[in-house]
Amino acid sequence: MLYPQSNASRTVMDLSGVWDFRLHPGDAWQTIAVPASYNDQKADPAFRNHVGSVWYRTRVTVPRLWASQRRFLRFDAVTHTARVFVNGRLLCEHKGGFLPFEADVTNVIAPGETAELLVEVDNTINHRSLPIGNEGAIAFFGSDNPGIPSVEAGKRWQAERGINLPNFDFFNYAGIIRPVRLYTVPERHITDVTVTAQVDGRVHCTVQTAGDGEVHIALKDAAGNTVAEGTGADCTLQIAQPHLWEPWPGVPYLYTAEITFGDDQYDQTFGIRSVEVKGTQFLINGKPFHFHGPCKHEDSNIHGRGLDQVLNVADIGLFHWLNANAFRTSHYPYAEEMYALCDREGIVIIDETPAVGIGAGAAHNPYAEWGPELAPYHAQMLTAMIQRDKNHPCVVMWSLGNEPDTEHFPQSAYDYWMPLYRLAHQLDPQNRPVTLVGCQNDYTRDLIIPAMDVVCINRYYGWYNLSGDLEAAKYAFRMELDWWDQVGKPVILSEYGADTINGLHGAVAEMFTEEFQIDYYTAMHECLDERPYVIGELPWNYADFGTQPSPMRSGGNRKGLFTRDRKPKMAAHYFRQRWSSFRK
Ligand code: GCB
Repeated sequence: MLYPQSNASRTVMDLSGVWDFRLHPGDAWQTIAVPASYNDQKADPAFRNHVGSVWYRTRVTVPRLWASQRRFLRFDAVTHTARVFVNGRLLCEHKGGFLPFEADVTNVIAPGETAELLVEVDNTINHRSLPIGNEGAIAFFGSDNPGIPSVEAGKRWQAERGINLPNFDFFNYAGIIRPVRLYTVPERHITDVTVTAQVDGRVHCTVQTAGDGEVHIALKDAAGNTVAEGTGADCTLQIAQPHLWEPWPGVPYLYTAEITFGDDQYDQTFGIRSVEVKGTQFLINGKPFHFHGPCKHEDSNIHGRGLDQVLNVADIGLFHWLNANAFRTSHYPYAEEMYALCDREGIVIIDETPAVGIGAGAAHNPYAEWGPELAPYHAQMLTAMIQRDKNHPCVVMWSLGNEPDTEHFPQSAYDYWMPLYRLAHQLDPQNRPVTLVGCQNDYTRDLIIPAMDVVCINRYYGWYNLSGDLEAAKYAFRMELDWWDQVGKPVILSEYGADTINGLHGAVAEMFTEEFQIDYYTAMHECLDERPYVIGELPWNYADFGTQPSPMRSGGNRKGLFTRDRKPKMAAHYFRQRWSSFRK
């Protein structure tokens, strides 16, 4: 789905602003800002902890000037399920909180008309949604013992109260979290663009259209000069002496394919770069690439998971400050603006589906139980993500999901994930490498993680395992790394970290102190640095972030290198120093 564009042929009306909002059908309307999560916009536990539907309302006028154009209403992300009504009539429905959807409203709202837009947003998560939720669960982390003699009775009681706990470690922020826009296109228009570019300067463009006509493509360099031109909806053009898109600190050079079709025009940015896994190396433009940068969340004070461009620019600025070059969109596809920013800033992205919490720690076989319903939906989310992000040069790998249980029923896990792996390869016009992020488990039993193009492992030796004993942590971690060495694939440590309370210190480093966070990372790096097949380190996490309350969490997850308001902890300075020597 194309990102909306304002140009000589198209117009965009951004519906961001203060909308009407209510938690229950009979309530009085209140104010709420869009886009943002609703949870923290009022100091009210009813907002923070709401489970189920809420209602958003605004009014929208279609300008008469738009009479000759087709008009679409696009939602970039509504967490997690949306039903959109125009003047009381259902327009469209969508399930999947981190990917866009749109509907043609040309014949629904007339030019000059003011219509009421009502959006019912449901944040319910369960074993059929992504991410996964535990409806009626008793406790998040820690004990599943509510102190009620019958655990089953406790669960029933929680279910009746509408308790819905995430099976993942981030707050279930909800609402209209990304922009809502009305946009126009000419009657005959461009519906999709796919660009693939080779480092020798060959650029292949495929353009899909609504209506017949001739497609013209002009490739422009960064200065706006035309460097190649051609005609046809499926054509290959040649750029002489191409500038490559290089990850930071190289130049992330961008070209634009200016596509015209009748009265329509669409400008598709692209970069020329290659991505390839060869032996135990990950090559970008034929050169070994080392991934280093903390995993992120879309998370901030008040906004929750709402798009905040100031924050995004500041965050990527801090990535440069850290000498970082990459991150993983843990644990869902991020706002499209972030990818556009990373294209420009040269920050490499591992793009992850919202498949988090599938059977993590489950003692039963989750795939057999949930697979039949979940797998097609998962495939749909993967498809929508690749379709949305396929043209971004910053995206160099797809992640099918985070930390499923791949240990207890390894064959069943293989059967669930392998078709998704194949699908990703089949769908991606650039055929990027595909991975699945594995959790700390008995890796010797795992069948699916070793089958990925790159082995991504989240490990917490010294924190959740062998807690506080860094010598033991190194022993166990080295033992595991030796095992992966035999597999012969590139390995990325895709999460590792220690909760750290900023300002808590100790001359003797103990868990939770800023000193321990550095000692922990130093110990892990001793193990990584001696192994050339380890091609990446993605500390957990860039910044402290909001979670469900739990005895394991103090004001959220505190593993950030930065505080939630982006102040560096000592470890941020440590990484800045370490990664400065990785600059090439
Ligand atoms: C993990 C998860 C991540 C958690 C992290 C932690 O393995 O992938 O979502 O936040 O551990 O801090 O426990």
